[in-house]
Amino acid sequence: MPPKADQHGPAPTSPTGIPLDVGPTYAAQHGEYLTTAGGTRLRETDISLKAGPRGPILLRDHHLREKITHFDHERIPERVVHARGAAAHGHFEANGAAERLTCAAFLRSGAQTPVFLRFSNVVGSRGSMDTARDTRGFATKFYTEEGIFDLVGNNMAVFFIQDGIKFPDLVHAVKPNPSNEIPQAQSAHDGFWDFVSLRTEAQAHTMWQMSDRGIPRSYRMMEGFGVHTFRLVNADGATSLVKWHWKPASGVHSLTWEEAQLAAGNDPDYLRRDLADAIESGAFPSWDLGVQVFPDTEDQMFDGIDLLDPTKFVPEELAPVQIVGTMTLDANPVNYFAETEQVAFHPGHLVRGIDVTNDPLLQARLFSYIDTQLTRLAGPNFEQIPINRTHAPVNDMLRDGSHQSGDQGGAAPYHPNSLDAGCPFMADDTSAAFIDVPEEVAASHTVREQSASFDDHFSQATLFYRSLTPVEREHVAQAYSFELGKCFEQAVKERQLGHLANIDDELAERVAAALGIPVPESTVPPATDVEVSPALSQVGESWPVAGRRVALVVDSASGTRPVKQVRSKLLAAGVLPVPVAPHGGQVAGVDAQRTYLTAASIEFDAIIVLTAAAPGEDADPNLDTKAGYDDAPDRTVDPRVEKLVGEFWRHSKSIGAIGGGLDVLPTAGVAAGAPGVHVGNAAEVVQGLLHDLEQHRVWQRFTAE
Ligand code: HDD
Repeated sequence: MPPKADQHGPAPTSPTGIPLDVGPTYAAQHGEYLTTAGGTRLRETDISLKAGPRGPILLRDHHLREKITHFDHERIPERVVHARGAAAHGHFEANGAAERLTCAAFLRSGAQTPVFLRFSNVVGSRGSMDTARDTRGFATKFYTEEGIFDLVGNNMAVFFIQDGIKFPDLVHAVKPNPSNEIPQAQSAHDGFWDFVSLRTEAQAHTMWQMSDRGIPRSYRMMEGFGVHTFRLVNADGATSLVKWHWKPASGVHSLTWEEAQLAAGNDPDYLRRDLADAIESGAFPSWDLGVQVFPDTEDQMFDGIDLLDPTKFVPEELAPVQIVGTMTLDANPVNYFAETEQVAFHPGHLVRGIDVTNDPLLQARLFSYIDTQLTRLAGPNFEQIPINRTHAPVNDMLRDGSHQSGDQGGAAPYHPNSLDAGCPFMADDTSAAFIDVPEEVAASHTVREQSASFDDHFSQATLFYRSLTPVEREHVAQAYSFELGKCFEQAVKERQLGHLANIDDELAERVAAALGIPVPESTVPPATDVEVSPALSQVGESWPVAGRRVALVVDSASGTRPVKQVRSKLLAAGVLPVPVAPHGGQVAGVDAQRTYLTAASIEFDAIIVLTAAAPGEDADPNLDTKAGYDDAPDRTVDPRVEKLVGEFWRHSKSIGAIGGGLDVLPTAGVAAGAPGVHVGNAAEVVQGLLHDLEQHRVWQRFTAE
């Protein structure tokens, strides 16, 4: 954790070394006395200055006016997209594999660079729920010794649109209906499907979004993609084209749609809590950074794929991801507003050795990100906000403006000058200057046209869909059925269904059946010989289980011994056991962290029931009189535990039962021999459970249903 100042201690710095409190003036909460913003100590902050105890408030009460005025201006505009987010500090260590590709200092072997990473939802407002079906932002700020490098990516390899001029249209379409601001944070509405069915370039991205990747289990379990193709230049001036990838050490995993919906109500902070808790508990999330490398050819194509088209990705099977370093997140922000809210990313924050390409989406982004901060962070000096400050020396000639906090000396903020002895000087190749890669620009007429290689809008949607396992495809079909089922306009549903027919017959049939609409004819030649990319599937591999959470359901009749054994075995595997009991306090030798009332299956990856089953003295006294329970006087299992276990079953999560806990299985409709159901002693149950957690879910159970 970053150091916290106490009243005697030093002002805190962020883990990246940035001073969070610039001086005593800003240490308001840590100091001894409450003061005004000007530092005057105060005697009173609860009662305004008045003309007599029952008289009017006096305008001369400076503290009152300052307190209210400042409060009135506490909010800043939220980000126009990616408003809801969570972030963490960490560091990146390069392994040197990129040295042959780029002269960027932070990619030299062994180089360690502080980072700040902000994850986000694209659509929802700042106060919306984490688990909406949406694309997730994956923005990393590298505080390199050569300046800031921002890798502002998403958790999906392709983007909705091909040209930045369409971005306002896209965002207006996906945001809530302007007349009533409904629905919040989701794409399941006419506006979104109207737009993406008219702009068919969006079909590849919507396919990713309708897949399980649209509802990640955790930020820690998401891949990140730079999306665009970038150009690297090495120390000899040789260039190559690359696509950036972040590969999570925990693997790529998702929620089920029901879990995502339950979490939205039960714990809207689901993903940010998961991230903060993991870091707090020492289960530091980490990702490998990798690049797919392509020759910097004149046509900028690779295996028929236009590298400048951001709606296309290159399957890993065609261009393997080469790992160039590892990022670990190890500290939570100290102050959400100061860091997570005020951080400002920009795809144009580049360092020497990394340059952009002519991807028309990227080019528009280069304009947009500074522009948006001018409003959001109220002026041109947002790079001076501590979280945005570079760790490299700054010698700019940018002067004044709102919120200027630099003590800029010197007499000549212009170049050339003689008054400051010509300082600062221009850097060159010997002094690590930024490299603008010389590029031949085709002599042509100005046009509002796209390259014909941008015209294929369906084949990669097909590729993605067919690369998934049957259970993942079923989820995609369900997602389209849900989203289009929420639309009211028949024409919108039919148009989108027509595109699904162009993507895959079987998908179109499933969704058409759910909507009750006949399957339309496809309008493009059906893709037959599509190569699949198994790397896109989440099913079939084993992953580390550290940081997973297991509910231990206990009551006062649970034996303390098995509870202790289970706990210690889970902890030894880096898994967090969370005791869930009928009430708070000590139960069965452990401190209850959740009660039967407050626990929800979405909080956990697996469950072990160790209750003695019959609701005895622990039972809620009101339970028997509740509607629905009266007709089961011979009930032997607490209905709240039964409901909890039933949810774990439906969500295909691992279930363990020990001793009296076995009684809950039949009442919850769970067969003891079913996949992912473990009974026996503590060692057997934990072993089975850990094996399931390595696969993330009990996948067979989906298909068994
Ligand atoms: Fe963007 C924010 C990612 C296209 C304009 N974008 C933003 C964030 C992420 C992305 C992760 C949140 C950064 C943060 O945490 O503060 N955006 C992308 C990706 C894109 C993309 C991966 C395509 C490959 N964006 C894009 C286009 C435009 C923008 C084409 C405009 C022409 N994006 C913005 C913005 C935001 C933003 C409006 C809102 C807040 C901010 O920039 O700082 O300027």
